[in-house]
Amino acid sequence: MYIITVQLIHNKQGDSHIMERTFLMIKPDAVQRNLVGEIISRIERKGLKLVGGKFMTVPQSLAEEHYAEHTDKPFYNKLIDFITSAPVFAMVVEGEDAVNISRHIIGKTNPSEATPGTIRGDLGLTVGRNIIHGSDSVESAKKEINLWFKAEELSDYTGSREAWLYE
Ligand code: IDP
Ligand code: MG
Repeated sequence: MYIITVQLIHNKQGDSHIMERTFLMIKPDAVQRNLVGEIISRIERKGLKLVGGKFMTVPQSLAEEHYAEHTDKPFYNKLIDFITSAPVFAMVVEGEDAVNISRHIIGKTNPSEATPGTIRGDLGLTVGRNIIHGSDSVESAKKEINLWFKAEELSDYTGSREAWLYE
């Protein structure tokens, strides 16, 4: 079964908004530096809702499929070695404009260019150890969620504070 990652939501006033899901992965460097709680806390505080999460060591084949677009890059082999070297925490989060918002709170790819206040800007130093992955478009989110998670590993639920997050 293919997981649906974008949904049109209607509220009681008849307004509608688009609810998205995106894929985030706390990388091995952040797990080793005991930053998992800090990072999840930033994501939750923003208002994004956790709908799935798992702590895992990434198999070679999954790493290769996930980073397939980078096969020809000079850093590709080191990237695959790094991602498979120690456990990661993979997540799916949900919210209005979740793909864009999570890329914003993550910050630029190179922590040396990432704005302070972003996850990479506050917690990382170098591009090869940049703390977290986040899907870069709704299309990639759909692909990555389906690659990393089975439908039964994700939860559909209404957060008790949603009326205070959305009009
Ligand atoms: P993103 O993670 O911000 O989407 P991408 O360009 O998709 O960035 O690159 C994927 C990952 O590859 C980065 O998060 C980083 O870990 C690694 N990477 C990207 N560019 C470089 C580089 O120039 N040197 C080393 N690693 C890189
Ligand atoms: Mg990317």
